[in-house]
Amino acid sequence: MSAEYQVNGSVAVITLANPPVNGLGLATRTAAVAGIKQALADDAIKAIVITGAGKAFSGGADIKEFNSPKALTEPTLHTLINVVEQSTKPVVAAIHSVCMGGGLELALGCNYRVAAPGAQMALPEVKLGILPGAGGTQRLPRVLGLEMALNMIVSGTPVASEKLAGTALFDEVTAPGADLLAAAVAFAGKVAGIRPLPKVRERTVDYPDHEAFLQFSRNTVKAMAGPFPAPLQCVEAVAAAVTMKFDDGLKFERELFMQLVQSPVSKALRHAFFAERVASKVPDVPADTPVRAIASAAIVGAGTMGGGIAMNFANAGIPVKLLETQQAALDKGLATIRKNYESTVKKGKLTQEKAEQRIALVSGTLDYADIAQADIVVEAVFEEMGVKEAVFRQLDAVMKPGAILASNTSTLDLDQIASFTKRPQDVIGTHFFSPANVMKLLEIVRGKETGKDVLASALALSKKLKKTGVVSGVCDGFIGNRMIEQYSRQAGFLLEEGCLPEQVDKAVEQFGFAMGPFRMGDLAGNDIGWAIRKRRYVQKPDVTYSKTADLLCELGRYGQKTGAGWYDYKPGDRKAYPSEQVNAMLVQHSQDIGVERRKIGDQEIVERLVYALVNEGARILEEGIALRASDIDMVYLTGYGFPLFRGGPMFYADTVGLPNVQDAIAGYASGRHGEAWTPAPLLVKLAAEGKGFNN
Ligand code: 3H9
Repeated sequence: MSAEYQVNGSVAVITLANPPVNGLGLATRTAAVAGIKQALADDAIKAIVITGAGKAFSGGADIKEFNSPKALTEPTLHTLINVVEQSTKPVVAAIHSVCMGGGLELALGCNYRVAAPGAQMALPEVKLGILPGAGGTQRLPRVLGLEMALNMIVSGTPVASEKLAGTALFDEVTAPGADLLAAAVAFAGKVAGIRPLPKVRERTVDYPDHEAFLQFSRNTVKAMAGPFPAPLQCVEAVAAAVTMKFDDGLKFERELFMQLVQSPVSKALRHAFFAERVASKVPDVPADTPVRAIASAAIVGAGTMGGGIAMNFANAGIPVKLLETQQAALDKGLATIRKNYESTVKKGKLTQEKAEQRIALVSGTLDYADIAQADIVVEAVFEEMGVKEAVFRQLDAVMKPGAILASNTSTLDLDQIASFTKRPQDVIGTHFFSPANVMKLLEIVRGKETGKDVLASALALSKKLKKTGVVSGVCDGFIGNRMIEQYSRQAGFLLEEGCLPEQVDKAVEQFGFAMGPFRMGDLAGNDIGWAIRKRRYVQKPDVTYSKTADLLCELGRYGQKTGAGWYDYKPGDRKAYPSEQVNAMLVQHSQDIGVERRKIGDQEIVERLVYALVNEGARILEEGIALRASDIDMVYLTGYGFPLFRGGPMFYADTVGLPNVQDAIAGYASGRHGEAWTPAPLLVKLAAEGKGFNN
């Protein structure tokens, strides 16, 4: 039973009860319809209240049911809303908190709506690549007016109920702290005898010169939507609320919904929605694992990374101390933090007062003794094992018992780092991505001795810092950088074989990446990869790399910071201009190594880069470094600019079909540097079984 039926005098109360957010799945719909019928059949009942148990009225349709027979099994959401709307006794929605998507559509099917202040009202379907498909696009404009409804539907952004008080959406918004259910029951009693019953469908949307407004909206939304089809379809559906009769509009909305729900973009967005939530679940770390309180933090190293990490803590209201070895470096780090906050204020994204509060939470020190009492310390020093060893031995000596010792290493062996301490259970990797105060990803590296409570604490911390925490096992480069290495190798080989940087970047950016590998290299600094490769040449002499990136660095072209990288840059301008020097160097290099340059198509470029990610991702999955394919997708969506509308590399491979991916890989394996293309056994196995990584 996922809705409860109770009688309160002459009012029946139907409580949606499908934790955690009362998603309107088949069982809930069935129970709700049964409740309405029971109330209608009982002569003693004069009115009906629908409410939700726990933390939501309803979070909407059950997204897990989409594209499954359950979504279309009667009673569908349409049927439920119809039954409510056709009720001969008044139905009142009692909205105490989250009321979203199908939940709001159900409320709009009721005759009356009573809400508590602070209830989050939204039609967020657009974020899942669909549109409200149970009447939302037709009914919301009828109560909020064209403009406000269109904004809510196209943006999907929640609006607090009290901000909508006074509109026809609500008949009553209760006072703060009032008993909402009691108020709704009292309201139902009051309106029990009123006929005819008010229905949203019978209202009209009046907007002078609506065509001009709709055309303006189409143009604006089209320009902003990029590869996402849903926003524009939302406008079309809302337009139907003005231009068509209610039932025709409903039918039109339904057609658009059915198209969108089957679209690859919507599937990718829904995948990302669940991927983000499941990433915080670790099978052997139960949800009730106690976490360590983190009320204070320290960062070792006040460089770009350390400063960015410190800002994360300050933004979350956690006081943080930056530790440096030299006063000058500390001053510089603190000044950069202040400058960053000030520029956010200038952009109007933060008030001066809030910025000052945050700046006040950051302090500096040169003395390890000053950070000893921090609940967590994050090391963000130079990426070199000797340097890490010195820091961790110090931390082990000074930090209070129970402090979490975290490393921001992006490639080094966390277990070795932990071995420098007598408390390896307290050591964990927290790999932030640059710029650390902006990027959403937090790669949480679990060492072989990391305590379960420490892992649970890091996952909880990621939420507090508004990051997407993804757990990785220990290996060279963890999930993200281990995969990107294969991508970068292919990018280098492409340059040797005939591509120029701008061609590779353009192809990958057209695929949807925020930035191609060479523009990215110039932004991050090509010297970083150079240092890593130098280490690899010694540690893994068998792995082949293109020399082009080394040659670039030998020319001193480290990227934007030196005014020249794969591209030329002009002072004060981040635009990348193709470089004659680099292009000539590439042509010469091909000649030197005896490779005849050829014309390479965009499809090959994209396949070689993306399938290199997929193939390495498959190994990472097979080795258990990532817990699930969707975790790898999350890493790439939130940390590496992989196009959201493609759902991440592993999901994308699933949509292409693993046998197709395998065939393409086999083709490249017979080409130049075919040694880089040994297919991952898991890819071969799943392809043979007709399965995907994500199912
Ligand atoms: C729709 O309604 C279509 C209709 O127009 C037409 C149909 C014909 N379904 O986010 P949280 C799960 S489309 C299934 O961590 P919070 C979620 O996976 C729907 N499951 O909590 C997670 O599961 P788990 C339109 C759902 O408190 C758990 O609930 N609605 C759904 O931070 C907790 O989630 C939306 O797009 C769902 N609809 O935030 C709303 N919603 O515990 C999407 C949540 O196993 N949901 N779950 O990991 C949200 O925005 C947030 O979840 C919400 C709660 C604000 C509700």
